[in-house]
Amino acid sequence: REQFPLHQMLLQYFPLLSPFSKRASPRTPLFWEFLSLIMSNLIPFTLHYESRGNRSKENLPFDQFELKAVVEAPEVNQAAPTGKKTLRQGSVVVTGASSGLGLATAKALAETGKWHVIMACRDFLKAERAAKSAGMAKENYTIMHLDLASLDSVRQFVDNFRRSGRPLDVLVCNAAVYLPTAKEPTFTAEGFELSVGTNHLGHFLLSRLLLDDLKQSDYPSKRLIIVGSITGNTNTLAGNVPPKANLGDLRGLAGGLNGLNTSSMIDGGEFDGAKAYKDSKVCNMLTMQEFHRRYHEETGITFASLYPGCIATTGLFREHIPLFRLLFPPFQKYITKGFVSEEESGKRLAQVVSDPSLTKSGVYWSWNKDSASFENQLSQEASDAEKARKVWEVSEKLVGLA
Ligand code: LMG
Ligand code: NDP
Ligand code: PMR
Repeated sequence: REQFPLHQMLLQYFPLLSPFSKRASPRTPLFWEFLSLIMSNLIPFTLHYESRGNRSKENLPFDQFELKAVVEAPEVNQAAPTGKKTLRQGSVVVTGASSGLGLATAKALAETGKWHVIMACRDFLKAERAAKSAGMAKENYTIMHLDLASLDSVRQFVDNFRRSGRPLDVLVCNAAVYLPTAKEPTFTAEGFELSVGTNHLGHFLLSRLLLDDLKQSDYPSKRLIIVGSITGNTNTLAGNVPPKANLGDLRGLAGGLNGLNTSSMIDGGEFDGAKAYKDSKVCNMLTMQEFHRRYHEETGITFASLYPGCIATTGLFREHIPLFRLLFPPFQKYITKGFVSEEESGKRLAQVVSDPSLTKSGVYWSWNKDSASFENQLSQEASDAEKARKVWEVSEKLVGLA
């Protein structure tokens, strides 16, 4: 597994392609999506050589977009703009704003002049340098220390934030770690496996504590946003690249993910860093929906999640092998065409923070090829209300809220 064996990868998908397969019907939506991915890369390539005299793109009989439309057909579902004018600058907390998506979002929001961004980061100096080199004006941001891998740090951050006297209008849970090459688990200060501990449990405590502050805000549109991902959703091709997300019966989570008397994985299985990350993203998307069910009506807060696109150049892949870091961006750009720049992804998340048309709660936003937002479908597991409630209740115990 650690060597990324090619034969293992191919075996995974050959059954899908074989007409004699008993394992998977060749007519599943995934089969068509996989086929369309291959065809969309082969057809333009072939046509290019068959029609050298006529290079006009319009003459191609079909392209990837048409093929994709057959399998995806996303439902565009946008709420009507509220048209409310904001009187004061909004105040938004963004976790992990020292690089990648978080930094690009902070920059996009600060540039409008309508937002003051509280950059909640574990490395103060790195965040300061990042904000400066992004050209953010001093009056539009504040850096505050937050290490999500320590629940004490989360509580301290909340205290410090309250002491600053700023209102909380929007909270963005963005920070994450991805440890695909780790052979053994590592742990947070409280002894939770690091990826789920940081990406899910740290944010779970943070957002539960800050819910009161959001409630108190008088801002016209208050929002709590938790960044999700396509790779946690097994209703997509990307979500079927092994290892797949699966929370099982939550026995590992219930035991505290400590790797001692219990597994370090939510489902109780062997440690796998890539799976732990995808599991943590499922928890993020379930938590957003559980928040929506419990608090939207009562508080009017908008709860949302999103897949910002594949930002293949960020620090998220810092632990991956160099060959992966080299091939991943061109693979996403030219083969899957799911690539987005950090700047574009930042604009997308900034939309979810402040666009008056994205006020619908309980939604998982995605963007199509023309960068238009649409309400996307989550996988069965990532939209399982019963599982969401269990994740909520178990997490509550682990972070000391119940
Ligand atoms: C998991 O394996 C481990 O199981 C897990 O434990 C953990 O370690 C995790 O990431 C960490 O990895 C991942 C494994 C699963 O993927 C790999 O082994 C790494 C592959 C590297 C992926 C990036 C490059 C992909 C190369 C394909 C195309 C080459 C192009 C190079 C790019 C340059 C472009 C100019 O992966 C899988 O299981 C996937 C199985 C699918 C295999 C089938 C491959 C199909 C590729 C789809 C593209 C179709 C287009 C083909 C047409 C091309 C024509 C030009
Ligand atoms: P980056 O690694 O660039 O950014 C992650 C941020 O999280 C960094 O600022 C990092 O801080 C911070 N962070 C990590 N651990 C902690 C911690 N313990 N306490 C506080 N902050 C921490 O990755 P991305 O920008 O790509 O990821 C941002 C979000 O986007 C994640 O939620 C990820 O799951 C999601 N996402 C990313 C995709 C992609 O293709 N890149 C696709 C789909 C979703 P530091 O700078 O100090 O390391
Ligand atoms: Mg994936 C078909 C579209 C597609 C998309 C949108 C992504 C997004 N990926 C796609 C397809 C494939 N990927 C295919 C066909 C393969 C096999 C070659 C593949 C492989 C792959 C690997 C090994 N992809 C990956 C990895 C990672 O290590 C990344 C990961 O899983 O991180 C958890 C990853 C990703 N692919 C994506 C996205 C968005 C990621 C990473 C980021 C994330 O989910 O946060």
